[in-house]
Amino acid sequence: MKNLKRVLGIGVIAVACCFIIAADHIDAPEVAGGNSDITDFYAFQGENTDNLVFVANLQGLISPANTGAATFNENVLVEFNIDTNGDHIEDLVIQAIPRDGKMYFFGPVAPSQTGLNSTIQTTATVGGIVDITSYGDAANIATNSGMTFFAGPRDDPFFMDFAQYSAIIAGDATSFNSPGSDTFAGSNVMSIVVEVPKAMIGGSGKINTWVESKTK
Ligand SMILES: [Ca+2]
Ligand SMILES: [Ca+2]
Repeated sequence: MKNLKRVLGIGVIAVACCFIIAADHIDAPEVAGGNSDITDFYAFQGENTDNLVFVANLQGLISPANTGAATFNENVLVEFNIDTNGDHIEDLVIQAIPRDGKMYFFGPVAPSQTGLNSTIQTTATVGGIVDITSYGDAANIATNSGMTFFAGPRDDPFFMDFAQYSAIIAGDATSFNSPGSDTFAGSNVMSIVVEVPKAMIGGSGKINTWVESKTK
């Protein structure tokens, strides 16, 4: 596990056209395995090309046996940050925090503070609420103001052949196999998804985006 922590702790970032992936399944000791531990962040254009989709996955490597008991932590805020003017400081945030079986979303809205601390923008005029989907149930989807929301367990979409990677690093292999063996196959994550009209985050041009989990 130590190697996996070191290797994936670096994070993997791939950018191809309008699609961004950042992966980090095993985090620093303070948060590893906890319910604020982010595994992946995805941002991509929606099937409706007027929209962007943001996905934050948390709590990696949940076994099927443990998924039913997995929950979002009511003291953990997940914040999608969006920089619209290229200075790498968030101009807009979309915040998600659970309460009593529902995920509450605030924004996109200008944050009242940037950086390491956040204030929940409970007075934001846009956002939404969705019932958190239980493991095995059909997905609850909520919509509001052109936005779409989901929160709940999902099959981890990230693919990594860690055994073959280790073999390559050890000099016992020279390349990955096709197909490889997905180290994360069969494991689940807790997923937060929001689809937003581009018009609500600047409309056109380039954005920088990242996600944070923050404990109260
Ligand atoms: Ca900015
Ligand atoms: Ca922030």
